[in-house]
Amino acid sequence: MTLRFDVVTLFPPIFDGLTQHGISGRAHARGLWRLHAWNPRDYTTDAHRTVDDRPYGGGPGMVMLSAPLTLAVEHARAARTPDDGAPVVLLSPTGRRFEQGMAARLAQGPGAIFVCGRYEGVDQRFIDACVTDEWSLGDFVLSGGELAAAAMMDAAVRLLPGALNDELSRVQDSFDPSLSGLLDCPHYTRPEVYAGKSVPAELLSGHHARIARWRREQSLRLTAARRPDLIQAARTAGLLDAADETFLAGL
Ligand code: 4GY
Repeated sequence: MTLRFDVVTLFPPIFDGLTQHGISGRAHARGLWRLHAWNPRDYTTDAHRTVDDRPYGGGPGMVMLSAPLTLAVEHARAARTPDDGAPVVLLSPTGRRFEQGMAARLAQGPGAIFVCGRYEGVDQRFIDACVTDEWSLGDFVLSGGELAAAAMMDAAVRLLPGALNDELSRVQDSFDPSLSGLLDCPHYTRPEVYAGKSVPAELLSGHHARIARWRREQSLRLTAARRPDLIQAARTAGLLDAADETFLAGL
């Protein structure tokens, strides 16, 4: 089953980067996923193809009209496998914070219909009638939902079997930083000395266990310093062993 994304957007070309470049572009060329854009402007009926209007109650900016958004979602829904259960997801800072587990579930399911708002927002009656989920990329305000939707699709698509060239980098779960619950360790490549700084000796040692322990400790050190909340979460999830706890106690 091919993962399918439908995106309701006033600016379909924003998604060309995702389908044409990098890991997501190659996965798209391999037929692992599909993206269809639906422009609400194509579902207007007036001569000016109006997609927005002034907010009731006053205030700055414009609000996206319900009708063109509803028609765009209905056309997207009709183009999909009937009753495939795909959520209709509005991208908004008021939504549920997107995280890796949601990307993994997205990659394993039928996909989604993403609705990208612009201007000050979208009419609440469209949200109440058509939207099943609201997701947020983070606590900041974008000028539209497109870049949030693109980031979420990228996070899902790179998890599809066959999307990464080096599948071995994902084979051993314990070495996948996204599954360890910790921040990734630092990485180094050639030359061995750059700007007077050498690659850490552990990585040059050739001792597999020593390299793995160094990387683990770097991840623990960085996570404890920058994201202590993730240390506690990893502990609760049973992802830290006795050696990890001993190392953390010595920091
Ligand atoms: N942050 N996470 C975000 C956003 C902007 C609706 C028009 C975010 O997901 N989306 O900032 N979206 C939209 C919000 C009105 C601007």
